[in-house]
Amino acid sequence: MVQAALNPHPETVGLAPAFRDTCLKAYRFMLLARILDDKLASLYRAGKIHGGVFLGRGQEALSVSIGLALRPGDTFAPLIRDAAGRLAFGETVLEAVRTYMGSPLGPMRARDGNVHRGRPKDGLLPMISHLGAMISVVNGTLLARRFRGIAGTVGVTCIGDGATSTGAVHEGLNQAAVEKLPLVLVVADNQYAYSTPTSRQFACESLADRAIGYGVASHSVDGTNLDACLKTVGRAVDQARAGQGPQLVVAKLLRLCGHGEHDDSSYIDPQLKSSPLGCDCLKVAEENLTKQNWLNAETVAAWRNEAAHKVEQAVATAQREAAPDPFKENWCALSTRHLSEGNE
Ligand SMILES: Cc1ncc(C[n+]2csc(CCOP(=O)(O)OP(=O)(O)O)c2C)c(N)n1
Ligand SMILES: [Mg+2]
Repeated sequence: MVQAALNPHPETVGLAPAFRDTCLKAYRFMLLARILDDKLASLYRAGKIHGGVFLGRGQEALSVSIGLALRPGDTFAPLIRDAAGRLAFGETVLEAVRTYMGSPLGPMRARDGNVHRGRPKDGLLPMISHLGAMISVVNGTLLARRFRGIAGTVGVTCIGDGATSTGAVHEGLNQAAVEKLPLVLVVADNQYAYSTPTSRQFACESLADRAIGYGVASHSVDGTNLDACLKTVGRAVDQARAGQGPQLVVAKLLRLCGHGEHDDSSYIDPQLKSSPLGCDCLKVAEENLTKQNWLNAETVAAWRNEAAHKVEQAVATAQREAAPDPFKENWCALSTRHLSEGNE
């Protein structure tokens, strides 16, 4: 693991200052996402969170690259491992914590928990399911924009290796290809779908090979390497924005946690954990950035403290907020136009 971290990706050599700033910004969001995830796991174990807790440990580099590639006016439909991407796209720590802790002041007004949260009026779609259901929803937003004459925006959603076996993914990607929609579909091939390994999931060499069958462009990337993720996802988003149709990004990495916090992940092959795929992207990023003198231990410590403080503050705030009153509530989360689009 350390070995891979000491050998920076060739693309990290000789980067321009603007890219350095992007890398540091990305690292900071990754750190915040990791600290938020760790806190949610600890609250879950303490019985303070009802329902599931799902973490993105090991997937922050890929996820943050999506959030940073997007602009206001774009659509992002994150999945359960996208805390980093959500933060980079503008979701606050307090919104995440309020949703997990059931505060009526959260974006879903305590009607929906954990990962099923969003702000559609700002392009952040609340997740329906982890298994490809969001592709057709993103397609819908892109088609709606086309009908309204709005150009230059893109929509991104994510899926896992397991989701690629579903009909929803086939239908969604095929529709996007036929309609030439500016969709970027990011596949986090993290080697398992719950406990099912990829050898029981697909028989092609790489999921990127499927792109040709759909008539879409494809990009492969090492999901443990931040600068590679930033560049690859950034390129895919740029191409979709430039009118080159749907883009498929396939990142290889390893899920460094259970499916959810209820799962001890004891089935994960130890050989995979010690392989390059098992590198922790946060550590790799920290080591690479430090090696290039873009980051030092004091800054890491300061950013870590700041992130921990932000997360603790959000938890303290949400814990003080009253639970919803079942006698006064109308139980709509986002099912009215007013709530979902912010229109009167
Ligand atoms: C239709 C449907 N079947 C089953 C599930 C339960 N389920 C949720 S996530 C998941 C596995 C997803 O694996 P993968 O796509 O590889 O994503 P990862 O969890 O690895 O990020 C399953 C079986 C579901 N949400 N919806
Ligand atoms: Mg998976």
